Amino acid sequence: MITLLDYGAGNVRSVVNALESLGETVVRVNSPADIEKAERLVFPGVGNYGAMMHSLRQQQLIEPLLRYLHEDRPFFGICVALQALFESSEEAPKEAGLGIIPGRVKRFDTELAIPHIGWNGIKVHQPSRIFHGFTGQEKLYFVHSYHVETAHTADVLTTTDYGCEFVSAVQKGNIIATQFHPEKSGKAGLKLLENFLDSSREAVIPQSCPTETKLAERIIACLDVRSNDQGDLVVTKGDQYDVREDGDVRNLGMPVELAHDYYEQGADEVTFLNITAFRDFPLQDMPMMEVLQRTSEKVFVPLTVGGGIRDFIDCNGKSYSALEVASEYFRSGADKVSIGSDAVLIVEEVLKTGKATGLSSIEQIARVYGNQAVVISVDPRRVYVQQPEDTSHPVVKTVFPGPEGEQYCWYQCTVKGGREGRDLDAVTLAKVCEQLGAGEILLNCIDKDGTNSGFDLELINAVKEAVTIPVIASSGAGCSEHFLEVFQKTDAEAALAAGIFHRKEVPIGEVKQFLGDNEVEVRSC
Ligand code: 1PR
Repeated sequence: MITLLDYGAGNVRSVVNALESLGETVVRVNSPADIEKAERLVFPGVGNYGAMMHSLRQQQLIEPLLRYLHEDRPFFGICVALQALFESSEEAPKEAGLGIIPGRVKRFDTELAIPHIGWNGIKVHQPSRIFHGFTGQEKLYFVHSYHVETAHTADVLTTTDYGCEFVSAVQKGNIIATQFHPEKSGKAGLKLLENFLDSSREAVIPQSCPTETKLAERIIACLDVRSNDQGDLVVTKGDQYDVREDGDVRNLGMPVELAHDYYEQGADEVTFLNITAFRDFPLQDMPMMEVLQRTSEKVFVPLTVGGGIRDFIDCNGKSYSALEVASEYFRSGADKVSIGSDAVLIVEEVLKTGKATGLSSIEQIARVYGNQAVVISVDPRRVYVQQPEDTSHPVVKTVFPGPEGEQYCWYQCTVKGGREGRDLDAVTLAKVCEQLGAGEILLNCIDKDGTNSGFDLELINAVKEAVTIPVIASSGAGCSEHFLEVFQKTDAEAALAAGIFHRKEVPIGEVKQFLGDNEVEVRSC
């Protein structure tokens, strides 16, 4: 039996799912006494360090936790729970940490995109049973803006490179904690957890750790989901956002089964977009929650879900906040949520009033679940102009002229799945969303969607130059060469595709093999 320290934030469901998939029974800590009774304690920390320490204190869990750790009983901490073991954090200087391991937590100081999101390697510094059966070449999933700095090298279990070499796992007696998320690290992560749970396993150092670790470019499989005319939730796919063919909604398969298939093929993440949620409110569309729950039971890579995250008043006058919608998505198994239409309306308001309210969905969700949990899904469309002076929006000089030979274009944001264009451009939207606390930009392109003609590199470069958070290139992938092109000609951190995978034109493994052969860093499974 495993005791799970769930202090009430973020996605602990994926940790529970991972442990249960290994045949374990998981009980949650409901009172301080549950920590005393624990045989093996797993502590998944999510979101903000200060909020976590505050919540532990409020629930009077600090004292029993400290006793448990001082008694050197089996403990596995994940992400912010690793950071909790240290003395203090720059993220919340007024909140003392547990101080079990001397050292502090500091923000990444690098030119690279922050948060550090994605699959990176490890260099192992001391033997541990958690690496039983590891080659040393495995990549594990990270998502964080802060990292720990240990005072004593003896506590360092692994390090990882991202602009600097940072401590990515610690081990001190029976206390093990990782900055990466084993529960989201595919088969390697499950193996690592299984090794922790079996204390009879021999402590080893993997044979061939890299001398320098590299963050992999991510390949993301996207499933646009909606009800078809018979009311079944299906995966669909549009051409320039039009998902109907001969009047019917295209049905490309069942969401849970397809997501699992993509996981097995080696997808680094899976994204669900609930594409009609702008009119069907998600809290009244529980099939999507069920899809997420069932997917998260067998897909152990990050899951993003988007669609309908906004404040809402139902027909009985009951109001729901965007945070409530997002919370329900997280409880159902999402690791990140994506916000589309609401982000456009929020940015329009910020530009109009000149200030942020602190109450927008972006700000509220980032505060509670962390910036890394908030993805902005942008649905832009090209608007061509003859001269830059013809518009107030920032323009791109394009090598693909418009219908009248126009040499310039700007990228107009849309809402409601591309149905309504707004007087806002994608570059400004991305910039303001970053300031409001978004952690990642999912950059679609209506002109390219479903065309198989390659990504819109001009759009990606324009947005990437404007923000420091990771950008996911989306729309237009038609062959492996398009993925290579997007990673060679832009600084996008990830590439997302849908149709090419749904139509089984090129399997994900083949895309990754092609990228690897062309010296793009990828995660192999
Ligand atoms: O506005 O917060 O409710 O979120 C709705 C979400 O649904 C948005 O993220 C929006 O992008 C998405 N969406 C709405 N309508 C459609 C549609 O297709 N009719 N899908 C839609 C957007 C774009 C990508 C697609 C890529 C790759 N789909 O998700 O998967 O373009 O496609 P490809 O590789 O086949 O070219 P809100």
